[in-house]
Amino acid sequence: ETILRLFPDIDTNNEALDGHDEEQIRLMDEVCIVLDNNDLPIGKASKKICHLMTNIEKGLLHRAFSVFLFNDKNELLLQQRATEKITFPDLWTNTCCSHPLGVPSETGSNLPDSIMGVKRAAQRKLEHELGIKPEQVPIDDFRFLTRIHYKAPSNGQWGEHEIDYILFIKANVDLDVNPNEVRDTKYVSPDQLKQLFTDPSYKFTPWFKLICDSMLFEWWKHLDSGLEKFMNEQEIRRM
Ligand code: DMA
Ligand code: MN
Repeated sequence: ETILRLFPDIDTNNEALDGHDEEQIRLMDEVCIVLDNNDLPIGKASKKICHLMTNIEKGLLHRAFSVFLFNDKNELLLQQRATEKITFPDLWTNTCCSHPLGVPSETGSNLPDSIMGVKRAAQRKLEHELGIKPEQVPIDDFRFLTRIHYKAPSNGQWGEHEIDYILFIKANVDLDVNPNEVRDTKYVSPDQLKQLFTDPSYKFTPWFKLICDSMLFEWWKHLDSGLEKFMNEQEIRRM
């Protein structure tokens, strides 16, 4: 209701979902946290409303997170998104991405409360997408780096406009992949990832490319020592 006051001509386009996977359509009813430009929650709206380009073009912005999970060899776990995904299907990306839900345990209006909310959401989605048990990714092992504000069109009427919390975690995990979410997975070293960028058969998500082109390799170098100086950045990086 707040959202309709703030965005009175919001688009709830129902045909947009026609022909898509039933489970992914159901997930479009999840409730995302709508933000002002400074990451303050100003309301809630469905995942569907938040990802329609018509609404994004009116300024609708929501909260998200991106997990980068590394094993004990410091290899990064990548995933290829399932063909069933409504946004950015089949693209390769970081370990796990999603949205904290508009519920008290995952919201938090400001740093650092909002960081606790996204860590809980990250633990929930690592299990949902990749079958990783929460015990293997304890909340306190996630390290918050920074927030990235970006906008990117997907296909047709869909896209992203988010403030994305970047989380690192080092953990050896057992995978039990959910095929409705994830088509493939792969661990890579920094050199192997750079090699994949030159391979035309690998296509990547826009947010993953932005993070790789800016800070990822520098952060990765400091995974075992000196990451602290990159952590808990207060400023939002606008990309
Ligand atoms: C959304 O990811 C979050 C980012 C950072 C793009 P997603 O489309 O994978 O979300 P979900 O898994 O909830 O569909
Ligand atoms: Mn999103």
